[in-house]
Amino acid sequence: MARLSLLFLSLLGGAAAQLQYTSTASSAVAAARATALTLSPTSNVVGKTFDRFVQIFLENQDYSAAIANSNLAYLATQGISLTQYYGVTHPSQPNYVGAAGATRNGITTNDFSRLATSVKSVVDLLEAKGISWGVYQEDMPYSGFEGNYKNQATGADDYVRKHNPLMSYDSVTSDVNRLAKCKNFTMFNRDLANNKLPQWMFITPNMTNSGHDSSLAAAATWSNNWITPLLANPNFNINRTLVILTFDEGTTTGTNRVYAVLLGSAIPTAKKGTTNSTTYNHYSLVKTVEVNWSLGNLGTNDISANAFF
Ligand SMILES: *[C@@H]1O[C@H](CO)[C@@H](O)[C@H](O)[C@H]1NC(C)=O
Ligand SMILES: *[C@@H]1O[C@H](CO)[C@@H](O)[C@H](O)[C@H]1NC(C)=O
Ligand SMILES: *[C@@H]1O[C@H](CO)[C@@H](O)[C@H](O)[C@H]1NC(C)=O
Ligand SMILES: *[C@H]1O[C@@H](CO)[C@H](O)[C@@H](O)[C@@H]1NC(C)=O
Ligand SMILES: CC(=O)N[C@H]1CO[C@H](CO)[C@@H](O)[C@@H]1O
Repeated sequence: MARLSLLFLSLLGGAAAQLQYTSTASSAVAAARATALTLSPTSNVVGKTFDRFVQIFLENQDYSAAIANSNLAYLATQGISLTQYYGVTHPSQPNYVGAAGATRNGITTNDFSRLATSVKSVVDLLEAKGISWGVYQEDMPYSGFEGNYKNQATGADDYVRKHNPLMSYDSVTSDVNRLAKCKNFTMFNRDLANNKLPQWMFITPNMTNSGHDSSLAAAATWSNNWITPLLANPNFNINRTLVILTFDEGTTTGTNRVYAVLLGSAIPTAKKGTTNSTTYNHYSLVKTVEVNWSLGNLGTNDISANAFF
């Protein structure tokens, strides 16, 4: 009996942990901001082709429109342009979930979704090899927040859970040490300044800067203004850093072919400004890190996906 109620209590505790940080009431946000765990572990596991991997996702543009934009065309000259890169589905959320698990895991909508604790993601593979990781989401109110957050002054959608690749995984949200690595841009700037950025990063700008609620021009301007100084910053673009800037999906009328450019110090000078027409998609993100660090696989679409190198 005692054992049964203990079990019941620990199950309840698990379920609560997975939703503990969803309230958007200002008092709850202030309390969690003051107490939520934030972690910035680092590591230096040497990979085959790169030692740091940074993924940056923008929102909802076809390849043809994006490559015609002067800021995105400029960034393409600074790296390798992947001219046959595809989103995996519509709408947004399963593209992000797929970037972390190499499968949509049955998610077909932007609705609040939860995947069973047994569902693995790339984080399980990275941790098994001691490779540090972190997710940086602009305007998330504090590390580990699990809900959606509006701009407190204007009421506009700002940070959204559907654009966070890991929040749907209970294997992340049930673990406070993992939640503590899902951070905002305040923490990105702090980790950058302290030279505490991890080896694997996933970065989502807010609903304005991603282009979701603004325009391609706004997202492209943000991208160039944000990424170009980072490429000149030794705390970011350390030896053999690989950055991919891409879009979660194209417009629903297109083929889901999206802009994707590889940047950073991992790109040999001779390859800058070149194109590569191998077929890739978001499952290639997981495959590429698996190949680079000999991580094994998740047994999902990572098996058949092409790696970037
Ligand atoms: C970002 O997260 C940190 C850590 O939880 C928190 O202290 C800070 O207030 C947050 N920044 C913003 C702008 O919400
Ligand atoms: C997104 O961030 C920018 C600053 O980078 C800010 O100007 C803008 O208001 C933010 N968007 C929302 C919806 O709060
Ligand atoms: C940078 O990477 C190259 C191999 O790509 C290696 O030879 C060199 O030692 C590295 N330098 C540092 C400072 O890690
Ligand atoms: C893209 O092209 C294929 C086929 O030639 C190569 O095998 C890859 O190494 C190459 N990848 C990059 C990033 O250029
Ligand atoms: C070829 C190569 O550099 N392989 C390395 C990839 O990453 C693992 C860590 O998981 C190293 O042990 C390998 O040496």
